[in-house]
Amino acid sequence: MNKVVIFGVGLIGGSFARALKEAGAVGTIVGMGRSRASLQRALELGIIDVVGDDIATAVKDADLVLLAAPVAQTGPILEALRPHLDARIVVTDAGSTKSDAAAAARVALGDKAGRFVPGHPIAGRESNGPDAAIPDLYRGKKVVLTPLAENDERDVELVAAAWRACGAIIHRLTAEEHDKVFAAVSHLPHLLAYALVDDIAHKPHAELLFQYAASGFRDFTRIAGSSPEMWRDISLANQAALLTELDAYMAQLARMRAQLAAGDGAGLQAVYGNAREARERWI
Ligand code: TYR
Repeated sequence: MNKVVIFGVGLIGGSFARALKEAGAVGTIVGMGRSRASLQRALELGIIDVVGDDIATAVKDADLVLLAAPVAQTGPILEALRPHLDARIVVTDAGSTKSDAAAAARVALGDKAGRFVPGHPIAGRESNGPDAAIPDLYRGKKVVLTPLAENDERDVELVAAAWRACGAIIHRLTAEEHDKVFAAVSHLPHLLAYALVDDIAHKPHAELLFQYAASGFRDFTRIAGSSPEMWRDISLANQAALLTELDAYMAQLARMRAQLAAGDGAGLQAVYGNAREARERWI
């Protein structure tokens, strides 16, 4: 690829840029985004070659555009891109929710919706911003593509090839399948971690409590150290599937509360044992 444009040069967009550069898979990388300071920092770090000014110049002759901003911005960015998308430019994203991205593409791009190939790299960590970007973030990690019926297979292949150049392994799901799966294994766990850490932080003597945090609670605080704006957007974008998972989880908690109140050690041990077995089998 001669030219790649990245909206959002933080952990996800910046790591994509670094990986493509290291693989020799790209000529010029143009950074776009809301934060002038982040773009400047990405330039200093050599993550991007150019800070984009106006959108028309930025995307002119681009091969690929990656959206790596919080998911509520997908619609507005696609709308701004629409007049500048010629028949060649492929747009993809790295958002954690996919039904909303497909819907946003159809609204914002209309008859050009097929230019947008939705994607989701299953990689990341709790730190964000250009300083957190590393070239091997995607090595050996899955990237789930959820192509639209309108997509041209060659464009899907171009996006897949870009991620493979970063060391990733491509999977394909429908947007609906994707959003159900990730509500269960990613969005709910993040909501739970935020809930628990917030709850403990509001207790009297919170500081003392945090001082005694051993590894179990510490693992929850790592997840709760993720970007609040990013997780606000994900929660709302996948609201229906997340509510379903949350209801199931609350029923599980109610069952366990009853076991605890009744002193039902065998019941509790069965839940703990089943969970441990699942980890040993699948993780
Ligand atoms: N936050 C996750 C972690 O730290 C990484 C992650 C986040 C992966 C969002 C995917 C995703 O959509 O382990």
